[in-house]
Amino acid sequence: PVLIFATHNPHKLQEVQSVLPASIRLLSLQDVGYKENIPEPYDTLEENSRVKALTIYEALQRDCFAEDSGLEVPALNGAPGARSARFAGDHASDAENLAMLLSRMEGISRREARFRTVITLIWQGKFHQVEGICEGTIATAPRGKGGFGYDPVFIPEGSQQTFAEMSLDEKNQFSHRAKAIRAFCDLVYRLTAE
Ligand code: ITT
Ligand code: NA
Repeated sequence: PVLIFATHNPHKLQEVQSVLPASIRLLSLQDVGYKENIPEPYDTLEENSRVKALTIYEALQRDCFAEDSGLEVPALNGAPGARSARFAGDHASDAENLAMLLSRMEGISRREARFRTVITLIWQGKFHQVEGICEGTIATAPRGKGGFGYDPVFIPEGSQQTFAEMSLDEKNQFSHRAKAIRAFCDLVYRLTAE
């Protein structure tokens, strides 16, 4: 199958490509010439993921999927969650969002957190969702240069390293996105076998 991945984030595209088998062909928004912004106006990953896929489906009428990801910190009542990309303001950079997280976590000893990815596939006009979760903790200072977003402060359960200290293959052994993509592959195989 050929699927359009509704994202403007090049890191996500690279991570998804690194997990998907060659039998599932991806087209990026760049490949299909779609340049507009994709709104994500809701408070949940489920709704934002759905509306991102729907936006591309309505524009192009082709099989497509989107993902919405967020970092959920219980000590911050689940923030930044669906606002992870805008934690420090509407056009905040990854560095500004990360600095905001560390400042909100200052003096807080309860540092557990989880990353969650929700993927919405629109296949032959029907909606399907899968998710992936990675439990971990928030470091007190950033470490490492790899990855993107909050990777320099997120330490997944089962490792001592932050995501930013890992290679992409190492991050894929733990990450929310890799787990979601594996569930997504199973879903796509099931649908194409029908
Ligand atoms: P889209 O075009 O797909 O919407 P985006 O960057 O706006 O790309 P989201 O709306 O899903 O993506 O925002 C998620 C934010 O959460 C993202 O900007 C990162 O700061 C953070 N994030 C998501 N996945 C991450 C990961 O694997 N590692 C670190 N931070 C991550
Ligand atoms: Na976004």
